[in-house]
Amino acid sequence: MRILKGLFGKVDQLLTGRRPVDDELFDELEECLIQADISIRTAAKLVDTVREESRKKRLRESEQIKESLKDILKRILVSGADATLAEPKDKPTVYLFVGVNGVGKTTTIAKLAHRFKSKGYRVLLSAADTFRAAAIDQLEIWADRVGVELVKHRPGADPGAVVFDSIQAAIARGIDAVIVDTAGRLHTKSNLMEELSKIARICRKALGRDPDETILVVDATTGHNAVNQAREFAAAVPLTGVALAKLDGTAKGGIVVTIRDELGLPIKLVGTGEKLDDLDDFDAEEFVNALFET
Ligand SMILES: Nc1nc2c(ncn2[C@@H]2O[C@H](COP(=O)(O)OP(=O)(O)O)[C@@H](O)[C@H]2O)c(=O)[nH]1
Ligand SMILES: [Mg+2]
Repeated sequence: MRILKGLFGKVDQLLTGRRPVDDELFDELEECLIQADISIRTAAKLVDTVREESRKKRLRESEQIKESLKDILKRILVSGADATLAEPKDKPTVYLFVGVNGVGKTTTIAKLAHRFKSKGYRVLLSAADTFRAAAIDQLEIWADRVGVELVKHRPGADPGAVVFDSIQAAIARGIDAVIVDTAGRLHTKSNLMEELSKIARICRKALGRDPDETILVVDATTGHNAVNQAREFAAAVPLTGVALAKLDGTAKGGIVVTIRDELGLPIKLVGTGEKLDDLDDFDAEEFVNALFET
């Protein structure tokens, strides 16, 4: 995740050297964190925690505050639910991808299919974004390019039926991983959310369990919008994690911290470009260190 270098340049600058630890420093720190796209609430919580720690440990220099802040960020980012994407295990293991239009869903799915295929797994893509004909075509092009199977119906078909058929086909053919693409926009937002929960229900019926992963894709360049989207989708389907696409296109990475802190969702995948290889696992340690690198 080299591209992240210097995202926290201002925070780093503020805390480098031998500045005394006082209220002014903490106020400026909070300001810097908010400028790096961390929500006001999470920034306040972070600064409170750092302040508390600095009091307990009698930290006197800003450099020590920097180390303390790094530790706290890492703690937040690794806490809670498992942060690694499930490997294909049960045949089929099902990966449901959701998110608004244009965030990078289909591209992320193609990248993941490519990763699984390179590891020797058999992959099937499920074209459950039936709302736009172009969406089915786009997924088919990726399936051909990556060399994996595809189940599709006609544009406008019931996406639940596509998912059901995909899982049935996967069981019949001994497929390792089914990756489901879904619509990011319907006539209304409530339609979309209803459709997604229906798709999740159909997965459960066809599979006898929940989808193994339900991943929300967000666009890292949209800042706080991504956090709002995460809140809305989480209310419709039980999410297991987030894929953060387009991290190569942003100078800010604070939403990673906010999504983790306010929604409790682990970031599992990171998109760093438009090519098939541009997909990384999220590594909290590396992420936090990179934020502060200059
Ligand atoms: N730079 C960059 N572009 C991306 C990334 N992921 C997706 N894109 C681009 O974002 C646009 C929308 O992607 P798409 O997968 O169609 O989004 P969807 O509507 O959510 O399925 C396309 O032009 C992609 O090439 C990424 O990680 N980095
Ligand atoms: Mg798409």
